[in-house]
Amino acid sequence: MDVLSIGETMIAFSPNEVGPMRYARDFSTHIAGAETNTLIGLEKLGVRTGWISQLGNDELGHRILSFVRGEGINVDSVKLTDEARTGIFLKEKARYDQTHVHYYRNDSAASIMSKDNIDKSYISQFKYLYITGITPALSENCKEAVLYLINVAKELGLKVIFDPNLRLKLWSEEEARETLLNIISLSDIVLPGISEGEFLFNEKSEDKIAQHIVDLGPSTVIVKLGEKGAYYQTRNESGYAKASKEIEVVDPVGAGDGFAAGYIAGFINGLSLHDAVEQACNAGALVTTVKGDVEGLPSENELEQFKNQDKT
Ligand code: CKP
Ligand code: MG
Repeated sequence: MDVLSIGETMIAFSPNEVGPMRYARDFSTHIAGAETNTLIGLEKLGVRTGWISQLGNDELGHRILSFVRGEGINVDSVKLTDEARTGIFLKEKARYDQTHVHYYRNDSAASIMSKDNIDKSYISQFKYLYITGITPALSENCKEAVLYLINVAKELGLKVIFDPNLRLKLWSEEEARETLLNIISLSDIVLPGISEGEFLFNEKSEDKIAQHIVDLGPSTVIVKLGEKGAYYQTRNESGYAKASKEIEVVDPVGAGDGFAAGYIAGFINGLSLHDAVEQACNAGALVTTVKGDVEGLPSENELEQFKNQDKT
């Protein structure tokens, strides 16, 4: 198998109407969590993946487990527990195209994971470890588990890919900055958004942010610039890439995870850095054209069509 990740996946409840959620009557439910969003995106692009997690042994936990398994992800390291419930979140669509996320995930089944959830022989089956900054923010024991997993993975020769995914609703600025910088220094490839780079290094420009990250050790940095595309930098190369076409955003949540899937799949399949970053921008853009965090993740054919549309 290629890519392993660890994280929390929840049921997202989205009101069917725009406006303050106190008036919402009807909700749709979706499955969402940054790490499985990316793993599902990778599976759609032919990359084999596995997920370490913990779900409540409850109706929502069973729904998530079947869904993730159904998308092709290996779930041998996913536990169901009676000790805690599956986390949920509400995705409120406010006026003026604003999306607000409200978490109900304190003490959830995933947030009580620990080093005991990590099995060395399982990790040794993979080549890459994909981490986001959400998992260490869930609890002190999750932070320990993530750092332990990264160290074991590195010992076993896996490359570490990191998306800082800053979530200040989950931890303090100080703790976030310290932990994210530490994980960056242990990673090979880092995929920050421009505002995350600004938060971490107090710099506004993408090239300075990328240089700070390269100075901490990683060999490749890709800074996401939203609709402007992305800036990439390695020790010998730098440049910009953007989506092949402008799109109309229906639901912005999950774009970064689609971006990660597009890039990692491109990198594993031997695309040049520029082409892998362009594929990342296209995958991220396509995610936002559909309601839900995973429903818009593209297949290889969909990526191909999207890329070539602007040339005709
Ligand atoms: O940075 P993104 O919009 O790509 O991340 C979205 C995901 O895991 C979403 O699915 C949600 O469940 C979360 O990030 C989160 O915990 O905030
Ligand atoms: Mg993100």
